[in-house]
Amino acid sequence: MTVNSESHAIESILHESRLFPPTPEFAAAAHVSGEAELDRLRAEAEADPEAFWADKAAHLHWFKPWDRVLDWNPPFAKWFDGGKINVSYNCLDRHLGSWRRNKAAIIWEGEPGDTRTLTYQQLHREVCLFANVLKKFDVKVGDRVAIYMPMTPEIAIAMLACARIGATHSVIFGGFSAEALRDRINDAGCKLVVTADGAWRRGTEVKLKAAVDDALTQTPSVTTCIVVNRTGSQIHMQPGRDHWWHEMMETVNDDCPASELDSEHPLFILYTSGTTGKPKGILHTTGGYLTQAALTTKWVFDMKDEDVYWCTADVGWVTGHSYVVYGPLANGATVLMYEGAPNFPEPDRFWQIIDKYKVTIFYTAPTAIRAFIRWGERWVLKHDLRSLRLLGTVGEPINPEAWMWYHQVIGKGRCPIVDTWWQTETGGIMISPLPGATPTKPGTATKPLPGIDIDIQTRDGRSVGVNEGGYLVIKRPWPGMLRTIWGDDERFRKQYWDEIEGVYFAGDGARRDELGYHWIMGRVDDVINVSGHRLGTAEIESALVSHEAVAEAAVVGRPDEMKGSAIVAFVSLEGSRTGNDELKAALREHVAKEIGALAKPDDIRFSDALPKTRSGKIMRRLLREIAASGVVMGDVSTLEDFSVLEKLRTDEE
Ligand code: 7RM
Repeated sequence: MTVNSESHAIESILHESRLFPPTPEFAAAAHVSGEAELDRLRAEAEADPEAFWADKAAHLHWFKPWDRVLDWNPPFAKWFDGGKINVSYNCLDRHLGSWRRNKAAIIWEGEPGDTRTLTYQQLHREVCLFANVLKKFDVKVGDRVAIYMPMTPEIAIAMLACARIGATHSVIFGGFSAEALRDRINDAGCKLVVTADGAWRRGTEVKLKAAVDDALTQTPSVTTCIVVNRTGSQIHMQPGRDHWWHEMMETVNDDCPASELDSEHPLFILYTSGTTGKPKGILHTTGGYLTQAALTTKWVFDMKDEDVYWCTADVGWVTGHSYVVYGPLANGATVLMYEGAPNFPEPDRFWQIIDKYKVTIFYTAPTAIRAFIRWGERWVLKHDLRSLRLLGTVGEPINPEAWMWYHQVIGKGRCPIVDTWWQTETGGIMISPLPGATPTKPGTATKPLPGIDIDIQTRDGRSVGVNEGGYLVIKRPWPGMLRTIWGDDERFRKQYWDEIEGVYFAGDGARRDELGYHWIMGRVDDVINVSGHRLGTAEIESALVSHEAVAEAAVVGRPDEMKGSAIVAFVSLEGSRTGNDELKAALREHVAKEIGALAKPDDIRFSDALPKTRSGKIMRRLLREIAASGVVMGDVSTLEDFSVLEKLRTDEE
């Protein structure tokens, strides 16, 4: 995308015309069937959004109905105020009165190959027990509980137990450092920490408890730490503070009725890295959040009782909250959960799991798909993937090349792909195809879901025209929206509501094509200003990746006296290829052909790996610093693999 500086409009250049309509068989069986029905739902929601959402909320169990659907005092929203509800009740108890009692809720596989299955009945019992453990340590309604755990069933049990008694959980990625953990615990003032001795990742132990011990030397609010025995390694247990999960579970009974909580009761805080150092604690509440998580799970993933659904996200990311735990369980679905890395012991682990458990719905990130492409098709071909019927992506724009590979090699051309745009802040999916209704196009998340009012605007709040780029905004409150930044209403207002008058500012650049499909062009913080034109990163990266030698690319700006910014591309190559000047020239020409001379990288650097967050997003901020000065000064607490930075630095020399 190019953003013209004067009008603040964004022009776009990439074109994609392949269209993939749902097959008649898929459409016929889908919850939302055909474009006409979807359009009708959109029109209905448009005509009376509150009635639309009230109807959807009514699918949940309420102890007491709400007084008002929406109380909107910008930028503060209350959804279903006056209503009493419990998320854990909706995810568990509600299924116990039907045959689903004995249905698998969670099918889990650990990285070493150990497995466990919990039916709804069994999961309910574990959650009740752990909720009673929390109560035993004096955790009360509104208290905050930090969860720093591996991807084992206990992480879901801990979250649901908090939800059951009205404690607000704050899940912190198992990959975060002791310092990151400490800052997040202190910001939320957590009383109790749930952790494990360790987690398995690529065959080695991530020592969680050691990091917790470090963090807890500087967290005055924490009185108790509960530890799951996962790896069995030697750890320090501090008397009086630390207790084993399995021992505590034996000291309580399994009777724990779900608390009747206000619809606006804080369900969880989830930290996302802001552009300036201090992480933002995104606050989500109860009734509205669950309404949107449950509805989008049903519609976007076309969730059926027979499905085995696998979202590969870590629960420490919002995708894990909404689409591993709350959305699927509220639908009574069977969720597959896997602890470890996709390439352990070999790069076919995911395909082996799909084959073994006959997974039907698979939801992953573009960064993972690009890694699978690099590892090679032969790993996929070793396994039978015929159980799959639907594929999804989330986290970043998916370049059309990766989309086509996903469609052909994983989906064998049979499975619709739902490219889902949303954010930690939105709580649930906002823009996405519905698989039985929307003809898809590689690279676009297509249209907003019914009830979601999205626009693309200039800085001064003018809607842009077809294929003109601008800022993605949300014009009406939605039930899953963040309620504030924990402890900082002012930052909440400034960050999201003061940028463009009267609307929520998502921080992404986007354009709408002639079909009304939305193309996300990357974060506006990453926009590069070249000779008065503002270029988004996504299209240049997508153009680079469409060259056969390129596996992945990240594009950043470097201050340049002449042009404002020079374009620097960090490129990792397909397995057998090596970088040289000839290839650099070829890539520059390729971008010029795909987009235009304006977008030609001034500098191309080859690198085996790019710095990413644990959820797979490229950290362009770090690359910008490397491109400008060769060193990284900013916050790196969310970086997945520190050795990547070292490598990038040495490549400089
Ligand atoms: C769910 C999640 C949010 C940011 C968002 C975008 C980017 C996410 C897509 C996407 C293009 C997508 N939450 N993003 N999904 N960009 N197409 N389908 O990722 O808070 O961690 O990130 O991720 O920039 O603003 S998040």
